[in-house]
Amino acid sequence: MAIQWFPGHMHLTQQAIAQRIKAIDVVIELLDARLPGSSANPMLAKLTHGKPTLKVLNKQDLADPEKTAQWLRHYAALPQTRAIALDASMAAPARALIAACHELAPLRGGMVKPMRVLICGIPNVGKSTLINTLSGKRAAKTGDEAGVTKLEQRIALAPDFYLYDTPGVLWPRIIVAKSGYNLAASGAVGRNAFDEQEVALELLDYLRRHYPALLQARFKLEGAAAMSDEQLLEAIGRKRGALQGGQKVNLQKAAEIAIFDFRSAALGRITLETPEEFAQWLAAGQTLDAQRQVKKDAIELDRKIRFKQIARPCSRG
Ligand SMILES: Nc1nc2c(ncn2[C@@H]2O[C@H](COP(=O)(O)OP(=O)(O)OP(=O)(O)O)[C@@H](O)[C@H]2O)c(=O)[nH]1
Ligand SMILES: [Mg+2]
Repeated sequence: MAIQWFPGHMHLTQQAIAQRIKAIDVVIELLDARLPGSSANPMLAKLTHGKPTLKVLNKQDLADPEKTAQWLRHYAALPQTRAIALDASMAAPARALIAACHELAPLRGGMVKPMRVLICGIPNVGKSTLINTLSGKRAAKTGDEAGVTKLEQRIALAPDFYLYDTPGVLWPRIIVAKSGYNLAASGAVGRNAFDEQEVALELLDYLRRHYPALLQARFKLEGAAAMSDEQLLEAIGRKRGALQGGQKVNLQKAAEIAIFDFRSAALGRITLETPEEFAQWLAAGQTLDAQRQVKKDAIELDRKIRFKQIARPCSRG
């Protein structure tokens, strides 16, 4: 089933960003380096359109360095796009971010025209942590759960440099099914909004094709690449002692283990998509969505025609 998570506070945040953006000089869009394409919010792209934007591939310490380099090359080739990779432990590159903001908005600075920077991105991607690194103190609340920040917060880095921390937002309809799964695997989706077994099977499907050696090393499995996703989940449960009622594997527990080991990088540094793969998923998702829309329009038209046919004799009588 497709994953969708758009609780009320995200709707309010969307409206708040639309208001705030008028008085913002630079937007920092935080992406998850393990899923740069899937973590780019198309709704934010619309809201922040026209503002100088810096893309930050965050949590690079968890991602596959080779794929991070691929994504940075991809962004470097796009017009008017700047991107850097970062993780929370790097204080010096965080300072480079401040320099990049000044380059993107050279006319801002000083008490009369303070620099106003909006940090936005999906839930749990590390927005508040980055703000704390930049400000050198725990100014913003953080936590390893989607939806920690609930209200916009302004933090002054200097008397003439403001940062706005925003609650993480997803978008009302995730049309790329694979993105929904990758977002859930990364921890961006509330824990009650997805089925762990379904997400773990999708995750294992990618891992067995792209990172079989890591699966083999972590779970001491032989021939992981040749197993089906279901066999793999079961084997992981068995190896880790997730059993119920005798020798039966507790698949829910096995799914939680697989997701946890991915999130914590216990499996190793992994990236779930390349620019080319994401482009293919996006194109397929858009085609499906267009077909869905055509079907929906046809049903709506049919409903209107029927309604008119029923309404006509009545209005005469
Ligand atoms: N490994 C790693 N973990 C990080 C990094 N940045 C943040 N985290 C962790 O990710 C979790 C979420 O961080 P937050 O800063 O609260 O994320 P947020 O984007 O503000 O989340 P919301 O407010 O829920 O939207 C925390 O457990 C952080 O410690 C990073 O670069 N690397
Ligand atoms: Mg936050």
